[in-house]
Amino acid sequence: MSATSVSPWTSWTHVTKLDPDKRISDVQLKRIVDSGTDALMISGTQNITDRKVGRLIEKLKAFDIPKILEPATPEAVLDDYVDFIFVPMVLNTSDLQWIVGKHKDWIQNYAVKWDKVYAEAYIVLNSESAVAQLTRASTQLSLPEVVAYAKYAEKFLGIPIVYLEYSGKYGDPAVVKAVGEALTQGTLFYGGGISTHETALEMSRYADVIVVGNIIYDNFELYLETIP
Ligand code: 1GP
Repeated sequence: MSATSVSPWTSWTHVTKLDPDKRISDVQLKRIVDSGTDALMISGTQNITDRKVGRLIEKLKAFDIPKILEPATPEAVLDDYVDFIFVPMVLNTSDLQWIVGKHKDWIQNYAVKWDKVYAEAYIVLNSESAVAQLTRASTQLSLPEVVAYAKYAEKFLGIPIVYLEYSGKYGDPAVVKAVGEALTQGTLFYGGGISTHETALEMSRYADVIVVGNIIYDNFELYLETIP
């Protein structure tokens, strides 16, 4: 897959999020790649080291499917053998390091492969998730506030991907629907708590792309049912 093709995620519907901190067998990886999921995202918040990220990327090398690295910190950016680097900016935090600080450090201190890099505007909505706690996100938002953040990402920042992140918890379909209706150009990713065919279907109605993570490790057969 060429990273130069224009915004291929606009035609995706399902992304599989792999956690470098968790074990997955080669047989399972092959089944994931053959399942019809559109891309693999290498991402995690807790205990992520460059070694673990490197080990997972190495395992994925053999598979012909779009691969995205979503780095948690600049140290864990290993850009060989991935097609895209999706860099989160957390909009609903007052801790600037998650909006500009780590990004500035990365650009300043590393050789960034710009042709692979795209920004994601994260709106973090599950207060109990590791990502919410790490980034000290203000998750208690009204629906108009969430919609305003999404429009801000699209209209002010021109960010191509808005990511509603409920990591570990099934979110509110009404919020996803409202954000989906508010965006005119950005692609809406939804992630969090998708663990059945029904929940996958419901969120797919409102988001352009659903992202499925934990259920891969909790119940692999149910994971397979989330694929359209
Ligand atoms: C996590 O949005 C993803 O970053 C997916 O969430 O692990 O709850 O499926 P789950």
